[in-house]
This record gives sequence, C-alpha cells and structure tokens, in this order.
Amino acid sequence: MAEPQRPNGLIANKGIELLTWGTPNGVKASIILEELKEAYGKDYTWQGINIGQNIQKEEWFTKLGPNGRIPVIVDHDKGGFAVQEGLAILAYLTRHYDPDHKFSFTDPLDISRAEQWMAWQHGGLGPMQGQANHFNRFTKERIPYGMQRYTGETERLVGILDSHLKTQDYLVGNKYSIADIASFGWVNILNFSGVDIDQFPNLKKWWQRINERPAVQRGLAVPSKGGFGNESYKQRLKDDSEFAGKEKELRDAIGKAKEQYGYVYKSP
Ligand SMILES: N[C@@H](CCC(=O)N[C@@H](CS)C(=O)NCC(=O)O)C(=O)O
Repeated sequence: MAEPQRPNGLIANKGIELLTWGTPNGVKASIILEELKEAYGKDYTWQGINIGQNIQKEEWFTKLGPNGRIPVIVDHDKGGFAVQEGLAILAYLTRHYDPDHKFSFTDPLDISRAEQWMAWQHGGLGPMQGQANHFNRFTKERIPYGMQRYTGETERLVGILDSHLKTQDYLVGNKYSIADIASFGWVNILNFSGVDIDQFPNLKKWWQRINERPAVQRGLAVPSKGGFGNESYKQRLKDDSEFAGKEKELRDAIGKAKEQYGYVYKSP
C-alpha cells in the first residue's frame, strides 16, 4: 500500500477537520467527534499528524495550533476557526454541536464540576503521567528519582479518581460526559505508564464502562489503533515472552526507585 502523503495543509472546506495522532490527548478529540457522529450524524474529516515526524511544529500547523501539539480542530463552518487543547476542544464541540446535551451539561453547577475535572486532567493527570512515560520509557538513561516521582504522582492522581468513583459511575452528575472523555485516554494507558489499573477497582470499572462504547472504540482507532491500551498491553504480556521480560525488568526498576526514595502510596 502506498504511504499516505505527509500532511502539509488543511484538506476539507466544510464541517470539522481534526488534526491528530493516536495519543491520550489526541483521542479526546476523536472520541467526542465519534460520539457526536453517532448521536447526531455529524461527520468530520481527519488527518493523521505523525508527531514522531514533527509535522505539528511546521508553520502551517502552528498557525492553527500555536503550541505545536496535537490535537487541533478547525471548524470550516465557522470561518476556519481553529481550537487547540483538549479541554477547549471538548467544550467547543459540545457547545456548538451537542444541542441535546448528551455529553455536556446545562446546570451551571454541573458545568463547573465538569470544568474542574477537565482542569484537573490538564494540570495534573496529563502532565504527571506524561512525565512518568518520559522517565520510565523515553529517557536514554534511567533516573530513579524521576521514575518514582512521576509514577508516584500518577498513582496519587488516579487514586483520586478511584475514590470519587466509589459512589458514582461517571465523574459528573452520574452521566457519561466530556469530563470522563478528558481523562479516559490517560487511564486507558495506565499499565503502559507503570501503574496497574487492577489496584484501582472503581476506576477499572469506569474504564471498562467507557471502553465498551462503540464510539470510543472508533475514536481510539483514529488515525490507527494503537497498541498501548491496558487491554492490548496485558494481552501482549501473555503472548510475547520477550516483551513480558522487558516489562518485568521495567516494573522492578520502578519498584527499586520507589524503595530508594522511601516512596509510600498516599492519595490525596
Ligand atoms: N494539554 C494539551 C496537550 C497536548 C499534547 O501534549 N499533545 C502531545 C501528544 S499527547 C503532542 O502533541 N506531542 C508532540 C510534541 O510535544 O511535539 C491537550 O490536552 O490537548
């Protein structure tokens, strides 16, 4: 099959165009767009922006998303209005294209509750779990302090979600909404980040509940299905002994780093 052409500009002239990659932040946008498509028949166009090739740093892209990161949406029906940042994308899309509030709220207090969880995801879970991935997997040398600091912070933060979900199925108003979508992509790769989702039973049930939704599965497959979700990660541990060996070695290294710095799990 021929390689898709490297994106170098927008390709649609109506509706929403999504510029994205299959990452925990990227899937926030593709999941809500798939939900809106299923609920209201609202179609959208997407382009895969391979972040490994730094397409998100090119001028045509940063004119739309000045931060040079995915996801970004462009609304061709609103004069080419561009939106960057997951929270702003989730809020924009539901404000304009969720008239029945299937994934959003009308009560000002619920709107505030949703904003609080989404702000928490942007300021806490995303950055901390992102650094856990960085220190556990992407640095050339292993730095035990960073490994235990960020893996520990990720545990502390998902512990907060787990306690909140003890008495309710979803984060706000007991209804699946953009507040859940904001954190789902990160929780979906918790095992990859060095934290076992099985430690958090309420969170695990929430993750399963959301993961079962057909629109979520379709959203996770834009631009292509990734292999880092908790399900595929666990399956690979069973099927691939070399992978399982490397992962055990990483888990042991995280455990040792925690011991070295006297880390004790505590949430909040
Ligand atoms: N807070 C932003 C973060 C966006 C972000 O960090 N995107 C990452 C992928 S998950 C990215 O584009 N990384 C590529 C880069 O840093 O150049 C959001 O939630 O949308």
